[in-house]
Amino acid sequence: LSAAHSWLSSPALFQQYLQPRARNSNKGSYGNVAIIGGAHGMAGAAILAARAAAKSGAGKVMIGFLDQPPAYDNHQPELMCHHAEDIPLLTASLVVGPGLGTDQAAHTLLINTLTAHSPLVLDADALNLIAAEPALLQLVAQRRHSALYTIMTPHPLEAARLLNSSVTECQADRLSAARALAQRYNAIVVLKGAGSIIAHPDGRIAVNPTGNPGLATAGSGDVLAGICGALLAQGWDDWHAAIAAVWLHGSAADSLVSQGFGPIGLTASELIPAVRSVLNEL
Ligand code: NPW
Ligand code: AMP
Ligand code: MG
Repeated sequence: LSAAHSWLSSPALFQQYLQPRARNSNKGSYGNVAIIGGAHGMAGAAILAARAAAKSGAGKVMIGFLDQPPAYDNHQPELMCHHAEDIPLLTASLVVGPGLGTDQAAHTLLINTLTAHSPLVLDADALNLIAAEPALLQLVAQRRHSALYTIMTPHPLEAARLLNSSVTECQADRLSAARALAQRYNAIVVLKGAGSIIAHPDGRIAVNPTGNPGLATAGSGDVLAGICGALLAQGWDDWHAAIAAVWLHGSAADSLVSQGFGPIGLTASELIPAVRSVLNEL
């Protein structure tokens, strides 16, 4: 691995995007995020991603539920709750996968988002659907040729599914697994887990030093996907958005642990306001 092409993540790598808000800016200046997921029993995954997107600075956040949508999110009523089919795919950065499920409706929505000319984050069940159907590889890989930003955020089991490999094999050489995925899918890949790796299809690699085992809890990946979507919506490119989202997510967890809120019993919901604090303090 050439040192010139690998970095330890730090805010210095995404400083160019950390601009103060312009005094006369408005919500339209900060972009829209749409989360597509939330099938029966997994509405929470989509809600976590949406709340994280809102607290990471997106101007407007909507959720497209595969299950019947709630009228609103009682905890964060600023989120807009729709049926997934009713989401305008061309006016938002898209986060597809948290709690998406893998049924026919999920599959149709995935194809619609892969072919939409919008920035895209692929997580969780979106990755599982892609792993199960080799023909979808071309739809993902084509996106970069069309200059469309694409971030994939597999945990080690999702990465193993995508590579037709095993968790043991992926974890034995995480750098190679992340790089192989980025090249195969022609996308930015975040291989999650302690020391998350961000890989660019051109071979660049960043290794993230923040985070702790408090993040080993349900929903923490859904929060990461929402942060990625919010940074894309605010005009960041996919490489810088992925590096920053992973760094912020880990720093939020580190800050909570230093205050006694973990690692034992840290919850994904608690990460979200902590991400906002880290972002505002940078
Ligand atoms: P093990 O147990 O170690 O053998 P799945 P999922 C492995 C939604 N959610 N290192 C580990 O395997 C998601 O968005 C909904 C090594 C683990 O048990 C998806 O749509 C929630 N191994 C759907 O559920 C909150 C690692 O992977 C297994 C690893 C299914 O997603 C929860 C889990 O993988 C959830 O987000 C690591 N670092 N990390 C909600 N509130 O609605 C993971 N593994 O079987 O793909 O299931 O990730 O839970
Ligand atoms: P998911 O499995 O999709 O919910 O994603 C889990 C999130 O928590 C990812 O961002 C992982 O990188 C992070 N995470 C899980 N376990 C650890 C750990 N032991 N140390 C640091 N980060 C972790
Ligand atoms: Mg996940």
